[in-house]
Amino acid sequence: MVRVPRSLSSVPPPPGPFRRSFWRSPIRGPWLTAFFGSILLVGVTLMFATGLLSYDAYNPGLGHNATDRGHHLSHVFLFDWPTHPYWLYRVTQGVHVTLGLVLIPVLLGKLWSVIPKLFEWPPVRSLAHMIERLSLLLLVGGAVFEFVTGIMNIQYFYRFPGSFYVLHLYGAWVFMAAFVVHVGMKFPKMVRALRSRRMRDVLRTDVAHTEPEPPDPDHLVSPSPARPTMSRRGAIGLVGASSLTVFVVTAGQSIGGWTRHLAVLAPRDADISSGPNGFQINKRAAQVGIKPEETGASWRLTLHGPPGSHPIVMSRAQLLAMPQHTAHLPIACVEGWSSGNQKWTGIPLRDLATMAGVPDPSSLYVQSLQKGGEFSRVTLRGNQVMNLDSLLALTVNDVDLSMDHGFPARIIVPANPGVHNTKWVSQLTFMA
Ligand SMILES: Nc1nc2c(c(=O)[nH]1)N[C@H]1C(S)=C(S)[C@@H](COP(=O)(O)O)O[C@H]1N2
Ligand SMILES: [Mo]
Repeated sequence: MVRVPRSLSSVPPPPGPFRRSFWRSPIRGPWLTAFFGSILLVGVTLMFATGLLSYDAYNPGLGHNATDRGHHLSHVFLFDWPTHPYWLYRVTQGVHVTLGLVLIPVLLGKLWSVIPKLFEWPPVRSLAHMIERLSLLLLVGGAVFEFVTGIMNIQYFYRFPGSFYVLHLYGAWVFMAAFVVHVGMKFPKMVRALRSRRMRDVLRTDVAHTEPEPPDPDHLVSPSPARPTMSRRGAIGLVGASSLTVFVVTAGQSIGGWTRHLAVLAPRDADISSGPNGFQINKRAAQVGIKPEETGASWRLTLHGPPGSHPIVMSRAQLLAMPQHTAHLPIACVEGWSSGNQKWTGIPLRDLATMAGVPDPSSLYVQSLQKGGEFSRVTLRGNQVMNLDSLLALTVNDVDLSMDHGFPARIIVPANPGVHNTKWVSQLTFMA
């Protein structure tokens, strides 16, 4: 093992946080760290799983999708995202986003519990120690990066160079690699620490009776503990209450019903007054440059079939004269919100595929009247086209779609991420 010369490691730490005696909380120690760590172990694993599912639901690899630039890693985990059950994406993405928000206080608690390690002295003791510290940098940096990019995205305040999908996915792989190494190294310690005290005793101990843990080899326990100002029970309660508060003010956006009114921290633009069309709007027509004259009587839908075949051009009246199908489906956005089930009526995409001369398409390329922007086009997979409930919707809740919900026609597909339910559709190209 490479050793830092003795002379260097015997340099006394500078005053301040590099001195172990600077950190005096008597509740800091292996038990509290293990307690928060065990919650993160479960929570982060679930977030990684639901995040990968979300990525898969975007049909990466099919052309023109927002994620198709993230190629290299996108093929690590690929199966055809199903259309059953229709609420699948609503649940996986609701869990992903809500859990991410609820875990913030736990993450902060965990980081607080290990903060003296950030100021270890000497900064590097040996090669092994250096590698361990670098892996911790990836772990903490990765976690902070994933939480920050995720939160900025759902708050419509994403300011990073590069696509959110790609950065958040790559960041997740880096973070998870560091996470697996970290858990691998710390798991036995975590179990031992959790066993060192009974939860029942922790919950019964008030501030006056709060004692520091015995000194530990990792130096989490303060060498000069101050008088306790908070019990472990209090710290857990504080974090728990914060997480619960975050849950109450956000989860309603995905759960729906009366809980939607509680989701004050997750407001979404909606015209409640507009009756049947009164549910969340992601982007308004005016915002993306859709002009009323484009959606009026002159609007046409163009269906493209096999190469060389003549495109079929249809007016909205002609579409309305075709056999209509109704499906009750939610819009479930990657940002975690869901509109809840709405009653959509229109023409099954598979009927349009048959009309276009591609009765069993492998994919469908959808284009919007909207010019440019990642959301103006999408490629859906064959299994999504073939579900009877996959529609080119003309009405919602028995009235015409409003301009903001995609009039004259929009895509709605069961279990599809919201962003792939393209609004203001103008062209459909079915690929054999
Ligand atoms: N053409 C187009 N379609 C679009 C979008 C868009 O910006 N442009 N936004 C998408 C996103 S991100 C979502 S979540 C849903 C939201 O549909 P809604 O606004 O009707 O609720 O529409 C999708 N379809
Ligand atoms: Mo969305």
